[in-house]
Amino acid sequence: MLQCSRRMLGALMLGSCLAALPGAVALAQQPRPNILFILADNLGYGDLGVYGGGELRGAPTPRIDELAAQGLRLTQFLVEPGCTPSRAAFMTGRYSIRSGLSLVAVEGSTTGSLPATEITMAEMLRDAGYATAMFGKWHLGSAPSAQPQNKGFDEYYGIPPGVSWDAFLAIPQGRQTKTTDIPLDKGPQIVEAKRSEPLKEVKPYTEEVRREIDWELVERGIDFITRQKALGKPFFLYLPISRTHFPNLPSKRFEGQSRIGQFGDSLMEGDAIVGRMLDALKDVGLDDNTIVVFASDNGPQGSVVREFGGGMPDMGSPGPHRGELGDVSEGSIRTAAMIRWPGHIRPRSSYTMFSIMDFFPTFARLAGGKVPNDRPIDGVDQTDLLLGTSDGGRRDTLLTFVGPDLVAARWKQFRAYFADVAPGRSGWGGANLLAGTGGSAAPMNGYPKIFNIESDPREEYNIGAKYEWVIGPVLKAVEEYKASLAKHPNPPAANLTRF
Ligand SMILES: [Ca+2]
Repeated sequence: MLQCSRRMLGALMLGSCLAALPGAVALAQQPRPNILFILADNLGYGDLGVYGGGELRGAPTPRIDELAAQGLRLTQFLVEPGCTPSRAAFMTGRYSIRSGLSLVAVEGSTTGSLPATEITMAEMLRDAGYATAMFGKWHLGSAPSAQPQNKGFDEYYGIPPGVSWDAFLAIPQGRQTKTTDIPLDKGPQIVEAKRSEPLKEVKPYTEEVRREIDWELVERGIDFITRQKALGKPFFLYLPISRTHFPNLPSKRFEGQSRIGQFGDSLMEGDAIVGRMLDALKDVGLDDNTIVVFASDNGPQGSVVREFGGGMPDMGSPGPHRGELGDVSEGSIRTAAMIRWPGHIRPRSSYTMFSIMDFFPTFARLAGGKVPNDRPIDGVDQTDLLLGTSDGGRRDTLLTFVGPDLVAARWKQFRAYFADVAPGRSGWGGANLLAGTGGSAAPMNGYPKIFNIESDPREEYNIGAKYEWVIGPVLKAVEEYKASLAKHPNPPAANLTRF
């Protein structure tokens, strides 16, 4: 590569340089890949069979396990600690705080919408000639300029763009508590829109719809890929499905299928939904040149939704780690992810750090799209990892924000905390203090806490005093981020607690 760099005298030479790499040769000979991205919701690192859950937890996941065996399974896939932050980071290739979305969006609050100035992955891929569709949950704000059909998607169908899967609960809860009585047609509505059109309401989003919604999304996805196949156009299909977001109400067909109540039923249903989509991809004849990603947006939702499970916890497992949606512990930000591309990605697992932001530059490279050069991009191009030309990966740091605060950072296997997000460290399960979105944070006593995730995955032993040399590289990552703010300041941060 060094020799190559010296010869990079112009675009032509750069082209011949890249062509010298085996992966680039393979890329040049192939039509551009389709991209099918299935994003699970609140699925923990320990929930799938291939990650040590599945059958072991009373809810087998054979179809997703099979997908993992056919592709690259990431064991350090890193996200942001909540639906909105992770999805903002995914769509923009940037930390969510750069778009003001570093808290889970709450309708009727000031948590905000994706700014019109942000460039989404869908816009990048559409500009590169891709057909784009999103069926499911957006959760990046309800402002018209932030809606999917105005941010790069040719087609959108799903729950309202500013809310999450539990939004239907407001009507029965309002009636139960005799506080509000909202008629169904004034509550959340299933919506759809084609590119640049105003949203059209389809039907009320009710409990019955919630149980079946993923099958609707998949059927629309199948229709979309079938049409693109006929047109011969590459596509980006983004399917942010509901499983396993609370309340995990399964369809009637999956009720009671698992041994752990509705969470397991929902997990098994999610597995079948993924299987249905993969079968369709094969039937249409597109599975060879389609990159399929299955990933989760954040760790399990934990203690705050335990009681929704009808006698069993309605929550997933962070595997060996501690943490849940909303806090910044490893279990909140490390989730499951796998990437399949037959003939290009050699089936294996990789311990390389890979952020959800890395998909933006990686897909741009594979699809011939442009990464914006007028703003900081926090994602890194991981094409070489995917194609097997390097197993080292290109990431060894990750920052984690909550609201306006930089709360923690990863550097290699170490995690540093700049605030104490679970005072008393009573931990996940059996806790006296709520964790996750119900948690609290206390200021530090002047020094960050440092944990070694590999030797101490539950983050119980602060080794900051013994490993103080770790603080240097951690702070270097922080300084680099801070330096980027001088030219590109963040918009006002999402905020629900400071007035
Ligand atoms: Ca989520």
